[in-house]
Amino acid sequence: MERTLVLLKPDCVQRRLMGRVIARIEEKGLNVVAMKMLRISADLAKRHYAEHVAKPFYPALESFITASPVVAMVVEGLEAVRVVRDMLGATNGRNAAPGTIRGDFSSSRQLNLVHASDGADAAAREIELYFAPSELHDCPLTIGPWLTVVGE
Ligand code: FUP
Repeated sequence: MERTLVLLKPDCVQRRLMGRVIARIEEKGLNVVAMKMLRISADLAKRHYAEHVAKPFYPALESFITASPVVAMVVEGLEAVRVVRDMLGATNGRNAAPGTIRGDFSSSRQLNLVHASDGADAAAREIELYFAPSELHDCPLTIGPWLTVVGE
């Protein structure tokens, strides 16, 4: 089992698409094991996007991500990091394939609705930025053992 950080960005909340995105994650067979709504501070934005802070587009990105509340979630499942990234599609909504979340709902590079960790190390770092260990819940499903049989 793997865990990944998912953020429903300000545009997702403002456009009232939270439920549809969460439904897609659940329908795929992934578990939400932590969830909260929060307003990202400038400091948290800089820590979250540490690799982008020096880039020309960063000021606009910080201003967008801190402008209004987001929903942070920890999503769990087999190969959850890659599976959720595949569900999001390319960064720029105009390049994201139809059928992906960004491909279906976004026509923008910055307003691309959802963030998800891009690797195992990023997931561990980002989960720690948003959640205390006590806020992560074990929600084992009764079908769990059938999903982890050899070959899954
Ligand atoms: P992603 O991993 O798909 O979320 O995308 P990146 O880590 O490359 O970029 C982080 C965020 O910065 C993206 F959600 C969109 C934004 N961005 C811009 O606004 N302009 C750019 O030129 C590149 C990225």
